[in-house]
Amino acid sequence: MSAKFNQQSAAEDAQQILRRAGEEQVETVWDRLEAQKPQCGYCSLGLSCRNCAMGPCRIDPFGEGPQKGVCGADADVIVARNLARTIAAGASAHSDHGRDILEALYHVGRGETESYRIADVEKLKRIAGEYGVSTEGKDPREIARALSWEMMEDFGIRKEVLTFVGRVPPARRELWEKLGITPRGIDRENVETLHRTHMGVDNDYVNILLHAMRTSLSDGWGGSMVATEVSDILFGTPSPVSSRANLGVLKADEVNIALHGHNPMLSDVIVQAAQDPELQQLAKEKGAKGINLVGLCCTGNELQMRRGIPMAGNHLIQELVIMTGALEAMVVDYQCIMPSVVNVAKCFHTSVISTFDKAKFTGATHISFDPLRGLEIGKEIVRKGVENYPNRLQERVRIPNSPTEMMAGFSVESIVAALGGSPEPLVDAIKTGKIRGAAAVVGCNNPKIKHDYGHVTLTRRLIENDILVVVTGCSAVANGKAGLMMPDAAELAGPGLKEVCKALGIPPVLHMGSCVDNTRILVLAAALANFLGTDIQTLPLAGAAPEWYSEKAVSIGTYVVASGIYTVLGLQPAIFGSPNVVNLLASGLDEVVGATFAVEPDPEKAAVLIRRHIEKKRKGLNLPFDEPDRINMPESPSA
Ligand code: NFS
Ligand code: SF4
Repeated sequence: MSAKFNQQSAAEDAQQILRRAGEEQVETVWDRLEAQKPQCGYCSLGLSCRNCAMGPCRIDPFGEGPQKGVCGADADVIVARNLARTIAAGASAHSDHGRDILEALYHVGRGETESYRIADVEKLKRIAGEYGVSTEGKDPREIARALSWEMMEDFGIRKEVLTFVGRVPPARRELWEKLGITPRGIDRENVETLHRTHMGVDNDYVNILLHAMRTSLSDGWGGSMVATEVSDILFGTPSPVSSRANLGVLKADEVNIALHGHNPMLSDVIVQAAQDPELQQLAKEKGAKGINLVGLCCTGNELQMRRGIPMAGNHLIQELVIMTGALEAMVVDYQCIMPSVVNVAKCFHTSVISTFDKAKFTGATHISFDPLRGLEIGKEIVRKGVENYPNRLQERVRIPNSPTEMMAGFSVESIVAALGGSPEPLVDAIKTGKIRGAAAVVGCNNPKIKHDYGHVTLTRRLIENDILVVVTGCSAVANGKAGLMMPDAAELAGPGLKEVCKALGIPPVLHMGSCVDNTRILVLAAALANFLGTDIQTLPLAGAAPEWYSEKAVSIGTYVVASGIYTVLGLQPAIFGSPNVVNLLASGLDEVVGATFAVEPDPEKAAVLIRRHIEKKRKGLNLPFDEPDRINMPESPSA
């Protein structure tokens, strides 16, 4: 196998298809990254601005050229404004997704759709309680209507604090209040970021960044949290389920349909539609044995968490899955869908079907999704896939390896249930030191980092060090494929974590869902802190996004840090043009919100940073600890 494929991806299924891409000269994301090199140095440092027509402007990082934009903005202001806009774009993406799901709940409440129902009445009532919506003597539909109406207020300007902030430990709420970063309306914080970053509004980099944190909190404790909680109400709260992952989940003798994107509203009705006897019969008539649905990216995670639907792959697999030659349809909703999938599909028989009017793709077939007619549209989409089966050239089919078994479905509710109903056993294991602490390894793939290598290497090192790992998004897929998400992977963990996992029958790496489900991690962290009567920042916890690429990931990283959790990024954000901004985020924030960012591309070294941080927090809590400074960096292989 050519060394090139080994450098591009650590995953065997990806390497096999990348070889085909090379042979048949199908362009991939890796080729386009090469073609873009060298990428713009000003933009990489965050030093370019095109916020107005007196520009575009750039600041010379070597101090020789201009140090101010035409308006007079310096490096600090330009970098901070750019970062704030990135965070607002990410927060808006999550929150608009949350709003779409919330509208579906509203339609259910009003009895306007038969495609959805209340799957978790108990959770509906619990959240209605948090919103002060009375449930006495009301049927679920009435509660859903009243609750969704109340939740819509979280998007507006009538509140001074988002309802889910009630879940945050009191000490942190006070801190946010003091800093003036308590999130109010979800849309409001995002719009205010766009306002403040307009030329001539907020010209103080610290002030800009504080509001950027507030904006990210409106995502974490707002838009994303609404998306997660309402999805649980409508589609069910996940519980442990076995599933499979990698490109081997495609079937040579069935109609394969991949569901790609983020919003489970459409994919959920497609799961129902694929079971329709008439469509099953049609598949047989077309010569297929059945209809095989597979997931990609976070829509895939949503389906895997709740229905055990097999996972074809994460972000960098989206082009490769088409190149198996075995995919009849790629159904996309929104976010993280490369426009290039339409071009790759032209080399094969795959039809790309776009579904949301806010996310059209030139060259794709558009079937407009409407939650009021969900199931009917789902059937139309599945029918398109089935009818495409005879166009498949079986001699072109190349489905790599066999799938890996993995478990999913670890919502906070199911983790607490696995612990016997209270976080106490987990807290005890942390207190004695059997488990040193917990880390969330989350986020995307990025072709600048060997595909899946960052996620899997970091996760392995952490569990070897007795650190429990929770995963979401593309990290969950990488680790599932690597075999780390089955109970027998406890053998790969350190002795303490291994013992705890075996006693509970759980894997050492827990799948907590899609990227909006990072809010499950916030809820778990807050529950642990509340249980101990402390603030999140004192706990031995950490976050990491070893292969991040998206604006959403920047918003997530920021709300995690603003919630008090140290976070290590595998790629540099575009801030290094301002030493002041870098210093604030990498150290100054510790005094502000009790947590900081670090950047470390080498996952071996990132694991050491996290272990040191966790021991430091253990020391702070008077728990048995290893001296953080004595935990050493591994030798760099080149040294
Ligand atoms: Ni998260 Fe999910 Fe993956 Fe990154 Fe994209 S799919 S929302 S953004 S790339 S983890
Ligand atoms: Fe240039 Fe200032 Fe306009 Fe940005 S806002 S493009 S720095 S003049």
